[in-house]
Amino acid sequence: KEERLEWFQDAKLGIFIHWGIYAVNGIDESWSFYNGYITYPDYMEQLDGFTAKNYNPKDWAKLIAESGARYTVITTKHHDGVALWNSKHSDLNVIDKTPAKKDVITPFVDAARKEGLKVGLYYSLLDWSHPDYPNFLRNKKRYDQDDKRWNNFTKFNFGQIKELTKYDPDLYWFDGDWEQSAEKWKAKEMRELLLKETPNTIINSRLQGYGDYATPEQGVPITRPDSNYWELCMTMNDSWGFQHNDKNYKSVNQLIRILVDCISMGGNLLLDIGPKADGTIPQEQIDILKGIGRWTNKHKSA
Ligand code: JFZ
Repeated sequence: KEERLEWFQDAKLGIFIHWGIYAVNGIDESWSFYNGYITYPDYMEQLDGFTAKNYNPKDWAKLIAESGARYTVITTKHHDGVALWNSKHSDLNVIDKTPAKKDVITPFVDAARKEGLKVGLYYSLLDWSHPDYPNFLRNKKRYDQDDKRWNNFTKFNFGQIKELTKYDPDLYWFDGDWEQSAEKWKAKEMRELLLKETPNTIINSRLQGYGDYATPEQGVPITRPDSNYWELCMTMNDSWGFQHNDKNYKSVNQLIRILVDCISMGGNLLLDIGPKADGTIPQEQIDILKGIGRWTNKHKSA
């Protein structure tokens, strides 16, 4: 049993945050251009609409704490490659490229910690905007053989991940590992780097076998997973990021049942919210977080 994993085993509820330029049009995060629903240039035009002008990270942190969650995970970069912190490795970030003009990660990390929350950072290993990333817009053949370009990308990826270590995250939540092998990501080296820089951290499962815990797929597992540490991530409606047309919210009671199912089998629920481009959280999502909080806070000592 590892000490650094102890808080996680008892965390029960975490709140996931998918925030990015995709909230401007309210479309699928990154997948909308990958799947051809919108052109890449049109997708990137959303940069101009990412204002964050009503962004209040203290309110976010307070609301998350009020839900009874013990940790939170925020997207620092989705598959679209747009960094939400002040990355020096690419100017495709919200400071240089959007009217928000500010690092939105640092104040959130600070506010969440003040609320006593553990903080996780979501980072997409794959980057569909990077010119040296293979498979861009499914153009696999063109890049796959090119070691030089892959080495460039690897350097870039390690550079950005190294930057994230400055936050001393309690958790790294990687995504997008399915597009390359462990060898190509240098997953082992990545894990070693992270545990060297931030020894108390936890790494999620999406690092081609080099993570610390399991992620059951497609809903609540029917029986207790083999792993002592696991987490189900789930949306409140049918979208990760903000989508104004998606009103298909689960009820508070449904979500509490899912939460209890996870807890009863020794796992955690990472429940997702998708703030709007101005930084406000949709009212339905606020209501759900408060609704869950009314229940969890009755059971705080449990
Ligand atoms: C990935 C992303 O592509 C998606 O946009 C979102 O960020 C989500 C949290 O993660 O999508 C996945 C990847 C794997 C599974 C589900 C959604 N899975 O293994 O069940």
